[in-house]
Amino acid sequence: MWKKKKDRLLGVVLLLTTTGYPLAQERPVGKPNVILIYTDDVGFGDISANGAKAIKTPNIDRIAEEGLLFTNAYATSATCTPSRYSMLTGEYAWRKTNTGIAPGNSPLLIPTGSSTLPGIFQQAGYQTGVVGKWHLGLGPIEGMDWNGDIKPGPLEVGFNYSFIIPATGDRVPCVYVENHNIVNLDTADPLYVSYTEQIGNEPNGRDHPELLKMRPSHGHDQSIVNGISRIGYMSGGHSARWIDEEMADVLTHKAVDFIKLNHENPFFLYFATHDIHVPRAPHPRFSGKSNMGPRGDVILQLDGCVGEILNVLEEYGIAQNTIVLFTSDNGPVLDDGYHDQAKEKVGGHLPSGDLRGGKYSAFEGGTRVPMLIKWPQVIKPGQVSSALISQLDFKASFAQLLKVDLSALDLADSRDYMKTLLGKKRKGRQYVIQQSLNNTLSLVSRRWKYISPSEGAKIQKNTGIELGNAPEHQLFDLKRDPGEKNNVAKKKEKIVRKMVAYLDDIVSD
Ligand code: NG6
Ligand code: CA
Repeated sequence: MWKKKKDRLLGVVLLLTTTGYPLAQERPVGKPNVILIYTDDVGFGDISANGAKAIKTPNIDRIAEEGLLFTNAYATSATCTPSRYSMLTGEYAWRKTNTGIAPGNSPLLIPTGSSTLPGIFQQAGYQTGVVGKWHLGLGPIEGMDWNGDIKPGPLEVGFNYSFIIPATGDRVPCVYVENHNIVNLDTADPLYVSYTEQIGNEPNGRDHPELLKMRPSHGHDQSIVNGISRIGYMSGGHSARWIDEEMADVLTHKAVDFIKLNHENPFFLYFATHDIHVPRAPHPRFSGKSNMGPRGDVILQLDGCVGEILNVLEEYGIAQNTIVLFTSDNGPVLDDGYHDQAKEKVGGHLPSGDLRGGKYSAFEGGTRVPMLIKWPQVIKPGQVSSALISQLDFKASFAQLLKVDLSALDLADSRDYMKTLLGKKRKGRQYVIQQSLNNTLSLVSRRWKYISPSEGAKIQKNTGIELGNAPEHQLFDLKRDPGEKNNVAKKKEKIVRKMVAYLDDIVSD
């Protein structure tokens, strides 16, 4: 008995690998590997752990079976760039200008030299890597030469290794960047990028729809790469252009390589998948497998990638002392700019679950996202927690876990909720703030959800998403009305006043 306890304390894991060779991994429990799987546009209801019936995500669900499922976890924002900015810096994106959806030629948005989530891992002696979607800008304010050294970028804000999609799958440049360089770029065919005018003489999607294998529904009609037209123009760089159908495999293999290379030392891997963002172009082995069109297929593909990551941890005998944290940058969207039958084939599937709204929205569907965590050595399996949790707190929480001196850190808005993240405490945050596409701020506290007045459209024309905008105060009782159907602001004026004051207080902090 005492031996068992000692083993647990020391974090000594002795496992037989599938090849039969024993792998000894000695590491203090306080220094687990950490893999943050950050998905794109996966809605609360898109995984079977959260009740999806028409689609099964057994590998993602396994994280909760072996650990903990959060039912009240939030991204800070209803779009990608601000959610990522807040998570990686610990500062609400709405405190900083220019942190909305970044164009593909945006300069780096995170100031170099600032305190970041990966930087905290570095301070604790970890190898840190980012693989996947970046979308936080690259290069200096004066603009970037894509043919030279691409910096500052991830390596200048806390990562030792990076293999990224510079912006999004639907924005140019459609190339991978590894550390400071474009992968496979031929110097004889330099790459140029413009977000203002057509460059080069290749046909674009607007004038030549007949060349496309996936037609845009709104926007996305500029440069054509791999038969798909994008946002923005690019010319050159032909040997470096990605093939969308291979992207999930390329990224997963890079993530797996990083794990293999670093399995003997503590590592932090930020694995930011392109799935399930548009354009949804699954690998042929997933194509047509969901009966829900490409959006369903890329959910299956994402689940397959998660399975590969979990398997390599087992294979290398490091699963016990590795934290796998899975979550999403914002809520779901069906038609996000391409005709890919997402709407037509969704059937009874509810991407936001019972929540109202989706990506871009001030309603819960915009920011309440799936969150699952496992750490077999520490977290009891099969738990569900309804504690209020925000991605904003990853920074302070991991700093606490790694025993980095919190008082010497700029924690910004991030606070330590590690005990809640590990299922040791049922209590989470007192409140979360949500930022929608048009920067409307909402506040969730206890049973109440307050949405600030806003002049924006009620429904986003192109996506059909209910944005949650209204010129008057909105207050919902999430306990009775999780679908935010009944605005009780007029009946509960006192609570509205309290919520307004509470929000003002935090904003002016
Ligand atoms: C929008 C794009 C949408 C998507 C989004 C960013 C149009 C019409 N729509 O502007 O397709 O790219 O930006 O998504 O261009 S996010 O998940 O990265 O925030
Ligand atoms: Ca997103």
